[in-house]
Amino acid sequence: MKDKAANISFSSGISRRSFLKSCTLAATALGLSEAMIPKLIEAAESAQRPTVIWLHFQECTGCTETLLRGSHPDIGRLILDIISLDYHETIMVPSGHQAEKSLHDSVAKNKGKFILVVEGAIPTADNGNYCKIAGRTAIDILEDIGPQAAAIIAIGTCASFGGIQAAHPNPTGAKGVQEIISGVPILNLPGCPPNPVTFLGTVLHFLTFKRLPNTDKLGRPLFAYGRRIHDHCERRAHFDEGRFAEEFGDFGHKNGYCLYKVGCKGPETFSNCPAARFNDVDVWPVSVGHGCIGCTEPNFWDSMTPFYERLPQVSIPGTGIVTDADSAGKKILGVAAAGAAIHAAVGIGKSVIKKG
Ligand code: FSX
Ligand code: SF4
Ligand code: F3S
Repeated sequence: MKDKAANISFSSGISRRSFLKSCTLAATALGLSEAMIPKLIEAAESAQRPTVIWLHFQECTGCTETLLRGSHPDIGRLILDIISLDYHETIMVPSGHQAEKSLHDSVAKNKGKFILVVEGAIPTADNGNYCKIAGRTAIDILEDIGPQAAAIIAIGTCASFGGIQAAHPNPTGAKGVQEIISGVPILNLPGCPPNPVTFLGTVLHFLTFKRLPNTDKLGRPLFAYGRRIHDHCERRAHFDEGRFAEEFGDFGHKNGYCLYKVGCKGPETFSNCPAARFNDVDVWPVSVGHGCIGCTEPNFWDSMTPFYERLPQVSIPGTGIVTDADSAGKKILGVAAAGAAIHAAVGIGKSVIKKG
């Protein structure tokens, strides 16, 4: 297929089987029932491919790399098949004036209708001089193009919250998109980098339901960021029982114990990593023995560091209890026991009501 505006060429080469697999993966990530999968597939197959303009500012291009990586081509190909990507500096053919023309032609032609994807933070210090493309500052470009979009997807923690560029002392005055643009729906897909399934799920949600997914107060879609890592981590039973790796390479670490004491920030981090997993080999940081560093949270380079030291306190989800690591397991067991007792009582009550 060939995009007219920017001559971005790609042939999907994606088999029907892979197409269905990727759609099912996205449907699962979106938390949709099986009955919704045909609707999602129908939307993915529809001829209405939304125009997407993708801007890069201060970043490492990891968000794009993880989306299009060679080891998992189907998701990237599917995304490129279901959108009309008019401008993307990493993969487009044109350069220089020709690239600029592609950008401005597409914005003019699709005003108010295109999706703007922003990758990277926007430096605002010193008149934005720390990031320039075609002689214009990032902030100038964003303030020009952002308000003309139907919606903006900030991909990655940099575009969402400033990311590593905004780490103290933030010399370039780096900011996320939502701190600069208002009046246009903005969706944040943080993660450094984010899981490609989350982006695919967002696009398919948009195509299927004609709107962006519901979000939390930080603008993150609930389907991907609605739960704490800690609440669906496979090492959680070890946390609850008080079994921790005390240092990397020790008995606990080798035996898959909880990584809280070696710095895991899962209790403070909202993301679908344990369920979505990465790299097509069914892994995520904690599953391979490294604690979560909280990469989907604002200011994580400041608030989650030192990465290899435990949080001084841990809040127990749903209880309002904030405690220290050593007594967290016991308190959770206490809460669980109380919960089980209540559950049992309700169960007995129900059966009594039924029988009566
Ligand atoms: Fe930021 Fe994207 Fe971190 Fe990189 O490009 S979210 S630095 S891994 O990947 O913007
Ligand atoms: Fe999993 Fe980390 Fe929570 Fe331990 S602290 S259960 S490793 S998320
Ligand atoms: Fe990031 Fe933690 Fe997931 S570090 S990739 S949010 S496990």
